[in-house]
Amino acid sequence: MSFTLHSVDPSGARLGTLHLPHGDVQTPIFMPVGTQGTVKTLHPDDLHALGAQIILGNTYHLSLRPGAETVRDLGGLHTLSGWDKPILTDSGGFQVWSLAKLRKITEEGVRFQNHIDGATMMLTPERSMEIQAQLGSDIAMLFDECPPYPCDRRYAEKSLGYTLRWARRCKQWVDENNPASGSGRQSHFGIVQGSVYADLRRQCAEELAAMDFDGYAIGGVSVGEPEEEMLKAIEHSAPYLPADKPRYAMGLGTPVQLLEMIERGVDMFDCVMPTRLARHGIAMTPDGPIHIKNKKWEKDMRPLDVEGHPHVNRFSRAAIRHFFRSGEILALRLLSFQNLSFYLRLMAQARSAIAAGQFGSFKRAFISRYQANDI
Ligand code: PRF
Repeated sequence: MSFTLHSVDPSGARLGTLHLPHGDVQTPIFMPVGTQGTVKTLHPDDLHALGAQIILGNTYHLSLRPGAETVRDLGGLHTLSGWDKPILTDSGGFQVWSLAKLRKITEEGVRFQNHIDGATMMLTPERSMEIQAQLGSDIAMLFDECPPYPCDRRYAEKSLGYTLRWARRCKQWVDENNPASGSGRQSHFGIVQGSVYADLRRQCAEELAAMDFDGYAIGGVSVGEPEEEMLKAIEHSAPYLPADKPRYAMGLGTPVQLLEMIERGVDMFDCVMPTRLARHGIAMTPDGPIHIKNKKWEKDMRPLDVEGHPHVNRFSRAAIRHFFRSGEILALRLLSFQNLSFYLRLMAQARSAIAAGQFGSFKRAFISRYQANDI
C-alpha cells in the first residue's frame, strides 16, 4: 500500500489517494459498514452506483459466523461479499466490548461469551491478525483496547498499556506470518487510544508512529463523550501522526462531525449511522434529516433530495412513506441508498473543495444549509 498526499487546504483538510490491492481510494472517504460481508439491504452494484470506494467488514462477526477459516475456504471476504474493491476489517476488540457478555481483559487478550450462542471464546492480538489475514482484507486494524467514557486516569493508563503492547504483538505476528510483499500485501493500521488524556493520546500516537505502520486510526472516540471531547481527542492525536500516512477516525459520525474531523486532518471514516437511521425511517439530505413516517409527507410528491440519485428519486416522499409504514423492504433499501449516497457525495464535495483550497467556506455553507431546517 502507498498513500499519496496531493494537497493540504489552508484549513488543514487533506486530499489524498490510497493505493490498495483492490484499487485506489480517494480521500477524504467514507466507508459504508458491511459487518457480516454485506452492507445492509444493498447489492454491491448499488455500492458501485453510489460511488463507494471501500467498505468495512468485522473480525468479530465473521469469525463467529461463518468462521474465518470458512471465509478463507470460500475464496476470502471479497468473493463472499461480491465486492471487488478495497475492504478494511476492524480487529474485533471494540465489537467484543459493545456486543459480547462477561468480558475479561488480560495481558493475553480478551475472553468473552459471544452474543450468538454464549460460547466462551478468546480473541488475542495474534488471533485477530490471523483472522484478518484469512478474510483477506486490504487493510487490517490492530487489536486494541477501547476504554469506556468516562474513564479515570488509572484505567486509561492501564488500557493504553494493553493497546501498545498488543500493537507490538500484532506487528510481530505480521512480520513472522504475513511476509508477502508487493502490491497484494495487506496493510496494517495502528489505533491511537488514551481516552480524554492529552498526554496519553500523544504518547500513544508517537509510540505507534515509531513502530511504522501503514496508517493510523484514532479510536476510543464517539463512545458517549460530548462532541467537544471527541474533537479534542482528535486534536490531541492527529498532530503526532506522520503526515505522509492516512488517518482514520473510527466509528463516527454526523455529517457535521465528519467535516470537523476533515478540517483536523482526518482522511477516512466509517459509521453505521447512515444505514441504521435508514432502518429507523430517517432520510439524510443536504437540508437536514427527513423523518419519513411523519404525516406531513403523506401527499408530498417531491423526491427526498433533488440532488440525490435517480434510483431513489423516481419515488415521491409520499410513496416512500407508504412503503415504510407498510413494512416494505424497499423502503429500507431506498433510505439506505439515499443516506449512503448523501455521505459519499459529501466526501466528494469535500475533496473538490480541498482541491480548490476552499474547504473552510464549503464547510460553513454546508452546515448553514444542513442546520437551517427548511425542508
Ligand atoms: N477501536 C476499534 N474499532 C472501533 C473503535 C475503537 O476504538 C471505535 C470507537 N469509536 C469504533 N470502532 N478497533
